[in-house]
Amino acid sequence: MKFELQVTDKASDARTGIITTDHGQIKTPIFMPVGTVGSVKGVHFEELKKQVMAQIILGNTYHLYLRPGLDVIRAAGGLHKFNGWDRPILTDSGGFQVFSLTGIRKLKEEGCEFRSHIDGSKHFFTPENVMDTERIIGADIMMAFDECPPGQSDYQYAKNSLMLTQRWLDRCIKRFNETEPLYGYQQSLFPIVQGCTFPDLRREAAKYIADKGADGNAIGGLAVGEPTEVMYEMIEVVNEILPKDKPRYLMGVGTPQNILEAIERGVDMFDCVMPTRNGRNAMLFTYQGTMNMRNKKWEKDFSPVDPDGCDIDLVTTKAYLHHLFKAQELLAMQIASIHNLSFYLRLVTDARHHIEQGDFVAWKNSIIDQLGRRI
Ligand code: PRF
Repeated sequence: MKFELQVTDKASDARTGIITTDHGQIKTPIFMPVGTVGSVKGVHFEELKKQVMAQIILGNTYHLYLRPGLDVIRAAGGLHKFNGWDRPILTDSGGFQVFSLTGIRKLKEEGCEFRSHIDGSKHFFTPENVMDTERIIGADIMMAFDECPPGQSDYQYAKNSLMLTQRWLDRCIKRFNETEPLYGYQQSLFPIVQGCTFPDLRREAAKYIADKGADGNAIGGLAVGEPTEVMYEMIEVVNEILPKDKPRYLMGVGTPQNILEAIERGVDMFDCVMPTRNGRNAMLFTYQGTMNMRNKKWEKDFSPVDPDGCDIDLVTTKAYLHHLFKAQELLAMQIASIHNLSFYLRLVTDARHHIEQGDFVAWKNSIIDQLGRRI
């Protein structure tokens, strides 16, 4: 994998770049739709390419390991061959998914024991077997196995957890270096900075990771209940230390406003379930603000869902989408998911253009309040 920095903003830490993988290029800043089980919920890959303009999607090690299972993915020749998505894929390590299974998991030095959310069966993830699993899934970018501690963790918990994540990182790197890709194309490993809301732990973690010389680096453990301002502060602290010539990925973030604020602070890659999850709940994101499509106010509004949006936005009226949600039609969720994802991709593409033009901060300041409005 190669990362070329293109334009660095003079007024902020925002930048543009190009990541080149064996499955194609990714222009940053980028938003990556979440395809937990190998599918982006409600959105066919044809639409993901032609309407959403997605350049890379996410998969989850935890889910794919449990179902369909590694024997199936291996037999298919990897996830790209299995699901038919021929552009880049990034897999999260399970570090986050397993730790949200509070009550049905046990954390040890060796790894993490957990019960399947599907059938209650017992499993054990270690840094080594997660690397092996991510090799089998065959994503272009593999995430290290980390612990994502709860947002309100105290200092001692955060510190112990970070030390464990760092020992796990060394084990991940060792296993990664001892193994080869299985399907003839390259894979990269991204370490993850943890450290909760404590600047000194975040700095220590960022230094530790910067020294590893990975192809890219991630910031985890944020957007887990801390105030937004604290999240921004942690991003600043970490990005001061993470290498500038490698892509930086902020995991699981966030709202359109969060994404712009993080781009301003030097983040290049994002993923979040919000566009699809909120879309299934009838909430649409637009540059003018958010809309609840169940609201009666749309009943006779025959204007397009989003006049600046993708083709599907242009041919769908607000009244029709409102009707589809009221009638509980599956198509309602599909249209809303496609709209929201295409909006998120447009947002990062517009951010890229404004960084290139040299007016990113002014542009961001002019739209940020609007984005959070309810219309
Ligand atoms: N670690 C991993 N995946 C994640 C996170 C993390 O901390 C987050 C936190 N926002 C989302 N996804 N491995």
